[in-house]
Amino acid sequence: MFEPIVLASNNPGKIKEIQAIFRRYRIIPQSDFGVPEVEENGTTFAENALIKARNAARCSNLPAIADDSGIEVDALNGAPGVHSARYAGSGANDQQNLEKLLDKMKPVADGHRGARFRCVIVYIKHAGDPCPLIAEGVWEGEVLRAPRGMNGFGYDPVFWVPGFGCSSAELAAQEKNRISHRAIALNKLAERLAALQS
Ligand code: ITT
Repeated sequence: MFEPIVLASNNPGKIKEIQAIFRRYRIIPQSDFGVPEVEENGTTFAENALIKARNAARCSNLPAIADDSGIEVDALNGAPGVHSARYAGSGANDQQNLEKLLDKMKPVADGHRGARFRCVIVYIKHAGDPCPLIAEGVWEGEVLRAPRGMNGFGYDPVFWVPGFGCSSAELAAQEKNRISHRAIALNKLAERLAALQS
């Protein structure tokens, strides 16, 4: 039986996706341990994921995984990137962030609207683990001109998925969980964890 792992996230959309993809593990959200929020002041996805994982492991005394993720838009030189969750200001919600992105992208012509979701997942055995496992996933697409679809969270309604002819908020949860940046990163992490445990 796999050990329990605390999941260092307070984002309900992410928690759902990670639990669905990591079904073979006992993933416990950090809210069950009353883990306080920590400042995500890193400059890379990996730094922020590690900050969150160490905080959760310290407070729960369990191994931890954390995801840091965001959308990178070519026409905006990679913004909002690591600032995706607070693009429209600290405390901004998904709707406000998405509206700011649509606004910034208004003058950008079709054919120049490339973007990608990026996810970095970190696993540590304990808070002081000097050798974290790190896995990354990237999902290429484009920024739409208006939101479409009701599924997912965050920027999903404005992320066009080439090859599927829809936004990522129009994909069924199982489909998104098969092809997304988070799915790619989690599957890589699962392989590395399995190798450690065999
Ligand atoms: P935690 O730190 O508590 O996990 P958070 O929402 O603050 O939650 P991040 O700092 O990693 O998470 O910010 C990620 C933001 O990027 C998130 O708020 C979304 O707006 C966006 N994002 C990441 N993955 C996404 C996905 O699969 N679909 C849509 N938007 C996504």
